[in-house]
Amino acid sequence: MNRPFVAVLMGSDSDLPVMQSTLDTLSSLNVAWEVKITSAHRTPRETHDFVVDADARGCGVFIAAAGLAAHLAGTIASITTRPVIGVPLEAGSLRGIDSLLSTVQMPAGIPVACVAIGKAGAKNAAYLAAQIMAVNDEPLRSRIKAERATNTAQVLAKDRALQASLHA
Ligand code: RP5
Repeated sequence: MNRPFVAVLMGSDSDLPVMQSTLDTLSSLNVAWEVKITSAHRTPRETHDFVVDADARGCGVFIAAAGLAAHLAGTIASITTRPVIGVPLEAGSLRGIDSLLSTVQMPAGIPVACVAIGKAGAKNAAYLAAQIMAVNDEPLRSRIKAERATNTAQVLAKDRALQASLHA
């Protein structure tokens, strides 16, 4: 059996600059990943075939990022019963509100876990995927906890620096 992995799909190469942080965050947690540019409307057959194949090869979680009328996550969720996390991206005049609604408003029965628009969502998609993968992976759970402890220490250090500068 292959090592379980997270599949990160995005509708266009124009999504990659934001989604790079998803890949970087998964790598920092030592979570295996694959990435693919594929579109629900431009390459529907390839999207379908990739999802079926990735599911069979041990994909544990799908992350789908798209802008505008963002139906990629919903399309993937219709093909697989693996968890699907949708990242709505800002790609047009509605500044991501269009993709947020397209991603989050799934009809009952085919869920998509939708994160925030853009940069924060791209990072959180990776953390959420890792947390799902960690359900059966204690070492990964420990790495996620360690990462949170680092974040906590960084915030505390920033506050200490601020207080010191105010009272200097
Ligand atoms: C969506 O349309 C993509 O996910 C992208 O966010 C947006 C624009 O795509 P390009 O026209 O830049 O290829 O399908």
